Amino acid sequence: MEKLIITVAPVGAETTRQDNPNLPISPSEIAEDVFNSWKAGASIVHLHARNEDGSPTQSPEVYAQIIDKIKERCDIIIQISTGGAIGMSKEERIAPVRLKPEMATLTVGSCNFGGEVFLNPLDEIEFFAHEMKKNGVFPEIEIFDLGMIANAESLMKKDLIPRQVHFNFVMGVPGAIPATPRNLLLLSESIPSGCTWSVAGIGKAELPMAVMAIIMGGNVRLGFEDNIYYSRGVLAESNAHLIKRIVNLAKELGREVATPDEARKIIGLR
Ligand code: KMH
Ligand code: ZN
Repeated sequence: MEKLIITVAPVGAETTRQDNPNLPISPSEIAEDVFNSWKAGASIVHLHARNEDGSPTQSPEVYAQIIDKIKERCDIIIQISTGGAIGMSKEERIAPVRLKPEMATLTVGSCNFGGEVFLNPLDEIEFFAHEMKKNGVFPEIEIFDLGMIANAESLMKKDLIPRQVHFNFVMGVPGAIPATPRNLLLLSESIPSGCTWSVAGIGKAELPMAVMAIIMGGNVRLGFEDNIYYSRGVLAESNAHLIKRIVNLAKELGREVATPDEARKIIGLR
């Protein structure tokens, strides 16, 4: 098996300080949290940005501040979100791709998202893919349900995304694919050969899905975007707190953890 790639998703668009007071919000707080996550073993950061009042933003200026502060401190792979928050326009969502980060997310379909709908019509998916290609940004394909994989294959055929990409399975969003071992097996066996994958289990599914990925040869995403608890009823102290446990479990299970440069090679980042 290749070494384990750990992605940290430290902020998200939905989690609040009321949910977990340790949520980083300002560019300095996010950069400090990412630095600690990198020290703990994360090699990719999946970034969202926030306004001063904590509301989600796709402002390139705010992203630029966060990215500059992270780059001053470590070589973690920076992956910005183009998912943003529910209800944002496609122009708003794509804006930070112009900063030309190493990676950006590309969700390849629509799904229910709790009481809301995460809308990604095909023409908008192709718009995002085209903008990423134009800016030389490597996509991570976000899969919230099985059918979305067919859309990723269609983008490959149209040469809008590379044939070798990194997939992330977001599992356990209410209204999308449930986080079960059988579904993880199905998703991981349904992506094109040569592609790599990680799993982001939502809420209490984060830990079991991560352990399954370690054993199966996949990779893991952890952090406050997906889960705020360390254990039942106990809030995580930081994103690094969640990462340290997975690093320990990976070591116990005989899987070494990848550095950012090793992760670049494994997922085919140039
Ligand atoms: N905040 C969700 C609606 C992504 O970052 O690409 C979408 C999301 C996916 O988080
Ligand atoms: Zn996200």
